Amino acid sequence: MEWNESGKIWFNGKFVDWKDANIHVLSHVIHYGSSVFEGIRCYNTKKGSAIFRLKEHVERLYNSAKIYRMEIPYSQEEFCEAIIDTIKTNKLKECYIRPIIFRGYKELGVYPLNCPIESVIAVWSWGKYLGEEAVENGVDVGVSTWRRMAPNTMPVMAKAGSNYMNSQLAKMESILNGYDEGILLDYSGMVSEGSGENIFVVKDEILHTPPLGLSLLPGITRETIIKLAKDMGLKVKEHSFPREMLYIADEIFLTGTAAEVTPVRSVDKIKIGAGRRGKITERLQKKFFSIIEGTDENRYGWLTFVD
Ligand code: PPE
Repeated sequence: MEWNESGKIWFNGKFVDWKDANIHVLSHVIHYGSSVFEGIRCYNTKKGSAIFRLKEHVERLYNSAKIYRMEIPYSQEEFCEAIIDTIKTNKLKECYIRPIIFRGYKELGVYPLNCPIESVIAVWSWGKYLGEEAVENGVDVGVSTWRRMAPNTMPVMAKAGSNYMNSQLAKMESILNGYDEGILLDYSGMVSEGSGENIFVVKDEILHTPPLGLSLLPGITRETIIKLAKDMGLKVKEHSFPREMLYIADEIFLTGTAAEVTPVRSVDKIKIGAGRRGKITERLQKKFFSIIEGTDENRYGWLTFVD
């Protein structure tokens, strides 16, 4: 990841210098994790810079805010425009976009509704999330001893900062145990998702992925892959499956804005398939990359061009 420290950050409707985008240490968000955010990518396509699925990401941000009773003082259209302006102002052809909404400085105490809502959009360069080689060679993952939050504890459909304390536990554990990423089970022991990605299993040419009820983030890349797979004539089953299904899979891959489509070559040191990227994973990657490179027609309207 490469910070853009000479760049500008959009802060409550105005551009401020990177070093001046600060908040008070007694802001509500610092003490109680009161934030919702997004991760979006802008690609340097053959036809110019384009944001992938901007509308869907902004809609999810507003949904996350709604769940936490946060009122964002801009319309979704205005927010999309602000994201485009931020990319233009920073003159980046390709970047990762991080909008975040949080409760700011006024008072402390769990009750949050007196604190102001602050809105920020930052952009920077972020290469391959799980390493440059991961996209081709795949990653080694371990099933975490930590579970995703049970459905009646934290709302996982909200992409809230506080949910990532759970992800951090799984990520630290997996890295310290020598893996690249951790896979979490849901409270009942079924496969849920990675610390920052959704998961797909290929078995006998059928794609399997856990359904939304299993404590996972409704990933926009997940939804993209389901659509592309169906268009390619592949069968996709959204259903719950147990941990051991991972061990006997033909192929596994992870999806996310940061991770894009990353193959998994082992789980808990058990080799998956041939221990390298599988054929169906490769086909889906090719299709996905052709869209974000702009070599495929913008058939679904998933690209929003910056200029
Ligand atoms: N699950 C989790 C827990 C998650 O964090 C992400 C995105 C996904 C699934 C995939 O969602 P989507 O990006 O809509 O396909 N994780 C973001 C943040 C990663 C980070 O380290 O920060 C991302 O990929 O941008």
